[in-house]
Amino acid sequence: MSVVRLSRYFLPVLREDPAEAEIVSHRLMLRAGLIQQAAAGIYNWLPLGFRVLKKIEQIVREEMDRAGAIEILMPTIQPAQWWKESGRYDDYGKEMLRIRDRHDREMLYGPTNEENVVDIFRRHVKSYRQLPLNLYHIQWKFRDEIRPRFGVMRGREFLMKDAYSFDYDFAGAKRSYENMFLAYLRTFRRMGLTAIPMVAESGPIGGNMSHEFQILASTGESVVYYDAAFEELDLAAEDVEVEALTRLYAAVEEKHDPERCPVPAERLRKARGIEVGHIFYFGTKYSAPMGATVTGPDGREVAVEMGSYGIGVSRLVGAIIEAYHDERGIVWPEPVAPFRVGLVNLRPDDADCTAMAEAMCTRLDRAGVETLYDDTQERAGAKFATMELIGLPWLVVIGPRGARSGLVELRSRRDGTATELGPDAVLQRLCG
Ligand code: 5CA
Repeated sequence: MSVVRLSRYFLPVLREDPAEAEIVSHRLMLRAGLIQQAAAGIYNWLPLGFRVLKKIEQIVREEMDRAGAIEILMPTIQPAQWWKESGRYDDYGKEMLRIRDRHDREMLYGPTNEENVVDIFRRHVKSYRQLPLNLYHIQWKFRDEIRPRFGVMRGREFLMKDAYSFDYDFAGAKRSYENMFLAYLRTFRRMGLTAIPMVAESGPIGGNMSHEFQILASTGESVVYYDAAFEELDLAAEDVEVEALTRLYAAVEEKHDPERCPVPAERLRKARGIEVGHIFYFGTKYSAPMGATVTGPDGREVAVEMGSYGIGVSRLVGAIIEAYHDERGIVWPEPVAPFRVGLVNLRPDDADCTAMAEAMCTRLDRAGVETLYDDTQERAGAKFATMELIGLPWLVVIGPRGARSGLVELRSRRDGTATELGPDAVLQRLCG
């Protein structure tokens, strides 16, 4: 079923601004009934928010699959043993949630899965012929952040896509890294976002080659400088020169040096950004201590070369709202919108209006257009306020005058333009 009736739905919108929300996406996510806090940095995903989360997850999945990565699902709870082998158990500190089971065995709620995936690999892969390999999953993580804040943007429990590449040598690892680099640009582009990859520190993941992907939003946390070329990339081509892309200039403010910047002033852009992805090459940092080796063509055993590639799936819900909202609410880009159309029946007590709305529902449903049908008895003003708050890309408005002349109003949330059209023309606009 593509059509959902608001009278039978669960959409707990708030009329007042929640006091705890410091930034616009957090405020709008609470007000539009996308999430509800369970504990500090831990959230319930309510129906509308869950739909968006699944849309984002699916785009990430499709682009990972297209890049040749293979989906698996690793657990949220891991044995501490793996982390002792890699040497990270003590280093990770208080951010790691440590648990003991009933047999007093040390476990932990995974903040990331390098050790876990190395354990899968080392038990099965023995030869360079089985490489390259890239395994990914989309799974909840837990990091006991000191100051969880900004809603889902810095949570303690959050959904991440993490991919792990395995190669025989550095040349292969570099190809795998570049392959993910391009997949990331494509993934964010599909969500309507411009992502700028910056050379980054690798932090607790370790390693010596790393990029952080920041999407542009005027409310972003960090200031970034970048080459305007990023805005014009042709990512659809089969033969994108990824290596050249990894060398395009981009830097966070702290690292930007106007004296030594290679980009001419007219091509240099300054904006604010939010980190939504982070990729790392770290060679044999985990494979060597954990004994993940393969036999090469010369018969010698070598530790496998690795990289890891994260995307903040739940953070993206907030980040997209930071990039797309106005004073009335969220303005979803179509590919991630919870519904494409909001169908507003202004007078459910008017037989003509309701007959026309029901006919419209049937047609939208048959055409597979995801629609939220407001069939409630609310006042027109309240209906519009809710629709604008939840930010569906299209509104189809049915009122008594139009119902008699066979016309509805089609409104775009993004630019506010409204046109009177017959139902055929509406379907054509939405599906044609
Ligand atoms: N193992 C590597 C890559 S798989 C890793 O964990 N990288 S990370 O630490 O940079 O996290 C990857 C992405 O997860 C980040 O770019 C960010 O978008 C998201 N993320 C990290 N911490 C949080 C958090 N506390 N809340 C929400 N999203 C987060």
